[in-house]
Amino acid sequence: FLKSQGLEYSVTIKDLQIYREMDSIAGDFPKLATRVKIGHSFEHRPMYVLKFSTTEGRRRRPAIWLNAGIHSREWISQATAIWTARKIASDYGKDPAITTILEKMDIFLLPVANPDGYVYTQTRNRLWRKTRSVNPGSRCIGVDPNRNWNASFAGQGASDNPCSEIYHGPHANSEVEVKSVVDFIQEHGNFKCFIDLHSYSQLLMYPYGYTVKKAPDADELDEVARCAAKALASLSGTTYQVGPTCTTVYPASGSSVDWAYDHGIKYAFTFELRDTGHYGFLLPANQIIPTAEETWLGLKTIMEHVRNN
Ligand code: ING
Ligand code: ZN
Repeated sequence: FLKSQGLEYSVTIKDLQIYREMDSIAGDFPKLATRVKIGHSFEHRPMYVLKFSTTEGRRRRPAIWLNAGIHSREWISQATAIWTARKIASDYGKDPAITTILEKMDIFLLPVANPDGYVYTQTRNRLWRKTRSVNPGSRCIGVDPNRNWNASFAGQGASDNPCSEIYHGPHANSEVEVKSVVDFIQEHGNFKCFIDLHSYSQLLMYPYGYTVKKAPDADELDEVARCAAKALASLSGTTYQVGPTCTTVYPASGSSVDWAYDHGIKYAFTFELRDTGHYGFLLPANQIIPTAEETWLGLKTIMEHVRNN
C-alpha cells in the first residue's frame, strides 16, 4: 500500500515512540493495562488504545474515553496523554481517587488519534493539523478530523474546501481514524465520559460547538468544568476559561465531543491545554510535565464526578 502511494517511510511502530511506551506500560502493569488495536490510519499505521480495567468480567463496565492527538501539531496533547497513562497505572492502589474510579469504571486512552499527521509533523511539516488522506479531485491533502464526526456534519465552522485547515471531508466518518473510534465506542455501548485534549488556549469546554443553543446538561457540565479548572489551577496557578465551545472559542460543527454528547455520552469535555499563545503549538519540552501534572488534577475531578453519577 505504501509503495503504491510513493511513501518512503515504513509502517512500523518505529516512527511512533509513544506506541513503545504504551507497550512498556502494559508490560509494567499487566493486571491493569492492556494495549488494544482499534483500527488503523489512512497510511495503515495501527491505532492503539490503552485499556485500564480492574475486572476480567465479560460485563462491560461504564467507561471513560480519553482522546488525544486528533490534531497532529498539538504535541502537548499526545505528550500529556502518555504521561497520564503511566500516572493512572502507577497511582492505582495508592491514590484513593483513581483507585475508586477504576473499581467502578474502565478507562480507554487513545494518545495518538491521528498517527499519520503526527508522523508528518515530526518529519515534514511541524504545523500539520489534519489527517493525511487523499482528496480525489484536489491537490490538497487531509481532512480536519475534528470536523468529520456525525454531529451537525458540514454545518457552521467547517469548510467544504479540501485545502482548508477545517475541511470537514466528503461525508461524516470519511476518515478511517474517526470511524475506528466511532465503531469502537458504539460497539462497546457503555461510555459515560469523552474527553478530548487539544492545544492551545487554556480552555475547558463542553457542548455545543455546532450551535449557540444551550445543551440540556449545560448547567451541570459548567459546574463540573469549573471544579476541574479550579483543581487544575491549584497546582501552579494556571488559569483556564470555562464555557460552551461555540461561544468560548468559535462555532465548529462535526466535532468529537458534540458527537459523543448527542450519542448519550453526557460528560463530554474538550481541554485546550497550555499555553495562551506565547509559544502556542511549539510549547517547549520543559512544560510537558508541569502541564501533564496540572491537567491530571482536572481530569481526576471530572472522572470522580462521573464515578459519583
Ligand atoms: N481547537 C478546537 C478545534 O477543533 C473545538 C476547538 C473544540 C472545536 C471542541 C469543536 C469542539 O478547532 C483546536 N485548537 O483544535
Ligand atoms: Zn485541536
